[in-house]
Amino acid sequence: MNHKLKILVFILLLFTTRPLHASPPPVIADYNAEVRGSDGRVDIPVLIRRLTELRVNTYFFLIWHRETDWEDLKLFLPAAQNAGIDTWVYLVPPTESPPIYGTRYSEPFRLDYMRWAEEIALLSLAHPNLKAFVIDDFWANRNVYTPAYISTMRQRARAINPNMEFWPLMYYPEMDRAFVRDYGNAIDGVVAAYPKTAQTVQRTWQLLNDQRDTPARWQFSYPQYTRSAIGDAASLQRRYRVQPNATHHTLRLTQQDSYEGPTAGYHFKQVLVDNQILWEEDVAGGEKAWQTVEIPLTPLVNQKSHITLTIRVYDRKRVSNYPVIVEIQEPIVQGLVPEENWQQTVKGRWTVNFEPAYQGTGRYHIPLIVMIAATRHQFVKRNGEPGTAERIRDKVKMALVQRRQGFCEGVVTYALPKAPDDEIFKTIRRLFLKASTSRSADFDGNGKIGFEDFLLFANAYGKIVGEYATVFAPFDLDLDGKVGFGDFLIFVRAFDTP
Ligand SMILES: [Ca+2]
Ligand SMILES: [Ca+2]
Ligand SMILES: [Ca+2]
Repeated sequence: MNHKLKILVFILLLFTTRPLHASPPPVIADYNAEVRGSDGRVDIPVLIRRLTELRVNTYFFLIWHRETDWEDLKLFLPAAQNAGIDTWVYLVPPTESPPIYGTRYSEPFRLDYMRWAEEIALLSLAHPNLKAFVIDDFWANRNVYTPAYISTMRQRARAINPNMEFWPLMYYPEMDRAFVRDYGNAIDGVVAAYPKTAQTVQRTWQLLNDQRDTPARWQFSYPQYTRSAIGDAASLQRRYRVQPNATHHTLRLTQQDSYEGPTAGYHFKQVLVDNQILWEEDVAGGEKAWQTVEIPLTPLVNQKSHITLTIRVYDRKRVSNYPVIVEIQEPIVQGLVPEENWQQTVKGRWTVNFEPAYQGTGRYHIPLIVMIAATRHQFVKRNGEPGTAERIRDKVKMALVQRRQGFCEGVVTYALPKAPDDEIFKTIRRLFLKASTSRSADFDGNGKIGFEDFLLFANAYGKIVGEYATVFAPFDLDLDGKVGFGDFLIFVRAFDTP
């Protein structure tokens, strides 16, 4: 035991043994990439074998690729039950159905989600491992899935099976105060794709657990499926008197936008002084998180007694379906004295509204399952980096560690390849196997996290575990290949939270 650890032992001795609390086990799931036979039907024995090899406890069964999927689900459920695998039904929304997209529906009930809710609930009465249903790309279909519609849909399911759950598939930048306010009571949790970093998961946990403070801000919004013209804009404008003897003339701007994708050259965030662009940034790329830039206003303000400052989002090119929300906090200026209030103007279909500050007080809890892209193609598309087995593994590992730290309720891999010799399958299988050996800080398995677990942990401290499920692997709670301080922090957290 090293010195640091000895000190921490004394801290730990202050704790008493805690029984493990009866929270449900984490959802460790895979989704999609179903195995099919030469007849086009789902090859249920092989699919079950692969899921068992992966050690996932849940499979999200997509009803879309074939008209027979609903029938195959009925055959899959008892086999999954025998293998100890829970099943969530996964449906596609109008934006992935005719006439908007392609030629296939979720068959046989298509866009009748009320009927789906009832049929899924009915099926679950015979198959208790059918626990929930998910609808893909939920937010892009919110014109159909209004809060009232979703509430009714879930009530229809619950009238048949009170335990049936509904979880929308959301993308991280789509989740904000408005989503939580409007849908928080109509859903059982959120499946959220695809986090950039651990901070993405943690920020989302704060939002979904009412632990996030949101500052007052303006929202510049452009709607989906709406054409714009070049020059359309939403602006804030204010006239200032220049203080000639000020040491600095600067503008500090804190802003974020909801678009993280790669499509560049359309919507631009800009700061102008007297119609001259001083700063601009494409909404493309980046992550939805507050960014602060400090913009020097000299030499533009030199020799001037007054200036007009404009903060805007401006369309350089026409868009047809490019929704975005740009949020801007009250800018901080130095060396300028305002002579009026901010003036809002919009051109085209932009809107501007002011949202007051909100302080989180822990009033609600919306569970979160983190979806990680586990195909090469989707990984590149979603992360902008090569979709190697190692990078996919690192992302899944990140999500598993966030789960252990209490920032989400589960992890689901998107369309993991199921061929047993596929490099991604082999790598993720190894990770899930190792993760399954270090599931909990109750190392001696007596149902409590106590001092005896700490002694076992201390004995393993400093050991190299490697990538496999070796004898010391159970103590590698953060899955980084060795037993170290990061594991200790997770252990203390488990110890500390009943
Ligand atoms: Ca962006
Ligand atoms: Ca124990
Ligand atoms: Ca470790």
